[in-house]
Amino acid sequence: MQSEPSPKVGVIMGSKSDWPVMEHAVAMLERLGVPCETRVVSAHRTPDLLFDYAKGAAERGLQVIIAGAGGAAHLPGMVASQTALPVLGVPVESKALKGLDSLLSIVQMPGGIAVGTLAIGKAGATNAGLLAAQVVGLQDAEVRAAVEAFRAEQTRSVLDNPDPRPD
Ligand code: RP5
Repeated sequence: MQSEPSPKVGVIMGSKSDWPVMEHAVAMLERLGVPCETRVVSAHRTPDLLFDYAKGAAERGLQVIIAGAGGAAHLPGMVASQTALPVLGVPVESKALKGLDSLLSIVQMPGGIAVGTLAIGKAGATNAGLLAAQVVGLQDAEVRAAVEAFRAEQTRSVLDNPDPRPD
């Protein structure tokens, strides 16, 4: 029996309620053949787990961490404070402020601790998966080829369907 490849990207989120957004990051990683792991890690509800996860991530072989959170979205920044791995932050749409709160919480990092912040919601999660694959692809030719094929297919599909009216 073949064993599962070890995860190269960690996809974490502050709550189970973030999954409908964050699953788009996982879908992109799976499409591009990047092994990933998923886990709920809350900056506020499980701070000790956050520290353990971030501190151990590089040693476990992760190359990138994608962290999604909504509202007072401190997860990406706090993870970034505990690891030198690249951290991509996905602002999850909040009920009260539609994710503007999440975006500002994630993007306004102090100089010296970096979080690569993506767009609010599904597009941000999708692009976090894509960007993480691009980082992994720097050292993995198969993943790089998968990213290039995805981009070429996307371009072809737009060019093949120039009529904006519905079918
Ligand atoms: C954040 O609070 C989570 O990332 C989530 O987006 C938001 C609401 O969490 P729940 O109350 O739905 O668990 O920590």
